[in-house]
Amino acid sequence: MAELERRVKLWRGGRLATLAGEQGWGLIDDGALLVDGDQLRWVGPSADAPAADEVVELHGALVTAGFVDCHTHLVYDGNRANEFEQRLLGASYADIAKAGGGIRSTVAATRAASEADLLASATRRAQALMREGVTTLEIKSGYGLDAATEARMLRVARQLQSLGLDVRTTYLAAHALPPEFTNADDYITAVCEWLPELRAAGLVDAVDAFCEHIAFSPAQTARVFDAAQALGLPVKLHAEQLSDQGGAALAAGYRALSCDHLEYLSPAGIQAMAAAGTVAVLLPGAFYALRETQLPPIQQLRDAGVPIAIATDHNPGSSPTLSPLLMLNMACVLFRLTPEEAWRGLTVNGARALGLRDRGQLVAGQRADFCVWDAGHPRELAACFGHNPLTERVQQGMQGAV
Ligand code: DI6
Ligand code: FE
Repeated sequence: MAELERRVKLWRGGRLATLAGEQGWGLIDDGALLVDGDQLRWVGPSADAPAADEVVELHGALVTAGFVDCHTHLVYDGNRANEFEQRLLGASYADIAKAGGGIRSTVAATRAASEADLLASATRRAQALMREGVTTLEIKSGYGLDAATEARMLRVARQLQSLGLDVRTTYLAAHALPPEFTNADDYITAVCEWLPELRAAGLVDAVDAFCEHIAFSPAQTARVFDAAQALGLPVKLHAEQLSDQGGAALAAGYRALSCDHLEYLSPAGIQAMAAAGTVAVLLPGAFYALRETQLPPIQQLRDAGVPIAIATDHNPGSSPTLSPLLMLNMACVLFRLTPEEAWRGLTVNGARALGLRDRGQLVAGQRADFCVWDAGHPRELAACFGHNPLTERVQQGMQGAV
């Protein structure tokens, strides 16, 4: 029965931006994709396409890999528009955090929310990302900061998988010091103690921390990474967002999948990331919303051969955006990435930042995660902002409503 249902589908007559190889758009004009189950079995010119059970005509539409949003804080309750007003009046993100707002205010709201409420609001946000072409989504915990609420956040994140999107979960209990702790070292001890059970419950794919003067020190971060390593979990780090703490070099020493933010990254940090193969995840939404003026060292990252990913960093404080398309544009305008670099950042390098090699390019053998756009070239999507020309979104071979 299963055999009968497994139909091979050919999408033909599209303009494919495959991003095959390390460089270039990999354009195939009048190209076709053969989808077998959840995989791309064949990609090439329509004229050479193999036979299929079903054929979809693309009429020249643009086809790209689906977006991989590799850094979000999507599960939470409450909102922080009041802090937006405070920042406009001159308060800094760090000032607000030190005064007990910021992450801590979202922690209070999230602890008070039921699992059903968290699922309902996170579902709406995930659907907004999907409507702009996201097919793989990373979601961090870190607004619970106690064992029960961290677990609740991660369970909710996992449940979003049923929407038709691949969800990867990251444990970020080392995000801020919760009010019931006065000593950060004691809290880190608890963070390390909660992890094995969450991992055993299948709720954790990676471990992250916020290494910053308003959060945790490199030594405390190292304790969290040791706990992750002991369980065989890969690590990532919010590093050098507001100041240079040497976090990137520390994380690279643990062969981190990624270091994220990086506005204050040092040359030593860049070299360590390059040597470890760690991806630099740049977050233009947070840079923009905090009116940051210090740019990440983009040319130096390029020169060192560090792969660059781009993500929304969706969260209620520093990056309340649900638009990967806007991030493509901002990566170009604010960070001067080329449109191709921005596209690679939200697809193949986003996947790499999650340790995934099976998606992000339109290449035979990869997952059949792709988008069809009413556009002629992917650079058009980076040049526009506030415009969404998505017409089809396919995840694991299945067309979903968008
Ligand atoms: N840096 C960020 O940009 C997010 N977390 C972090 O460590 C912001 C989280 C928040 O402000 O709620
Ligand atoms: Fe973040």
